[in-house]
Amino acid sequence: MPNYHTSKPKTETAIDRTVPDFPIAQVNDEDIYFNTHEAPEYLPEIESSVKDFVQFHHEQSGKPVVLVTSGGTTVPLENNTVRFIDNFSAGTRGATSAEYFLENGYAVIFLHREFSLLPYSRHYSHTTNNCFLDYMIEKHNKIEINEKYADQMLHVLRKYKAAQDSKSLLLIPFTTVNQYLYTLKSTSKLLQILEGKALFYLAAAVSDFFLPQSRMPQHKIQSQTSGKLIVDLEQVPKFLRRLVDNWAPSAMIVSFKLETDNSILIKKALGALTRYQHQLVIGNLLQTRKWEVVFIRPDGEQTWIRLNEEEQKNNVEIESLIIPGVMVEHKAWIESHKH
Ligand code: 9Z3
Repeated sequence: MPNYHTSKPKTETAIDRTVPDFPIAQVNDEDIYFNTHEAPEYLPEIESSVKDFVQFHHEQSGKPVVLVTSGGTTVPLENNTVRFIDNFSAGTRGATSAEYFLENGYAVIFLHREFSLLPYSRHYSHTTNNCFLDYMIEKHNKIEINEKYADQMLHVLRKYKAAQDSKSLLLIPFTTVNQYLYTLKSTSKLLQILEGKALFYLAAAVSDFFLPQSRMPQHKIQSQTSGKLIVDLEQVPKFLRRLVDNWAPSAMIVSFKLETDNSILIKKALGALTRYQHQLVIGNLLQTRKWEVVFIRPDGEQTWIRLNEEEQKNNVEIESLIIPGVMVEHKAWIESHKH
């Protein structure tokens, strides 16, 4: 695991705010954003590991590479962050999807919210019915795996080791929306050499609103000052079009659309396809996301994927049906992008 942590504030500016505000650029939303927001200081380290990973799969393994984004982003309200706005996403969709991509021959860059679910360890790290220590027992002064869970654990362990041994899984963390955006941009550009063999699977729940760095107080907001906390947020610029047009123009791009109101899901998904000009939107509702999703294509075609009652009872994961569906489209995309 890397030795940087995305949830730690910068220590140099913890006491005094010496960093001046960034100039306001007059170009377009994206340029303004990146000109007025500082890059995470660990970004060069990430860029170097992504570069090595992409090069290895481009030149040696020949595997297609998917960038899976996963989990929610935080919006800090203070530089030395005591308070932040967050969202519900636990990273289940992303972590589960990453496993099915790996099993189906993809190399996976897993851009995830730090401490959210991870491929493979998700089976043990966040379970509510068992603490991970419940999987172990003591025998003759030694630790052993509880036999009840051993077969299942061996199965997961083998898949995890296979992903590691083939150097097919790269874990990249973020916490804030700013870290997410910078890392997404850098990673996308590094994926360009793979052309059509790069796939983007954007399952992270990225905040639509944020507090710009220029308006961020340095220290903890004091409760005595006004008695109320009024939060005035700006809209996060829409980066998807930029990704499609500039950062990774030959890659296939799949985004997710989340709604809570059934009656607007398809309309919003079609709107996203028109606005961003990418290849596929997977629509889902917060309430039913674990057992139904809809694929929406630019020509308006819609395909629902649903788990029946039997499948739900048997804990079939809907991602085991989503990933093969995405792969069919990606194969066609690769074929159509061959020189
Ligand atoms: C999704 O829709 C994901 O499927 C979920 C997964 C976040 C619902 P969990 O992590 O949930 O398994 O608990 N992701 C995309 C959400 C999103 O914010 N999309 C943007 C939008 O809807 C477009 S990129 O506007």
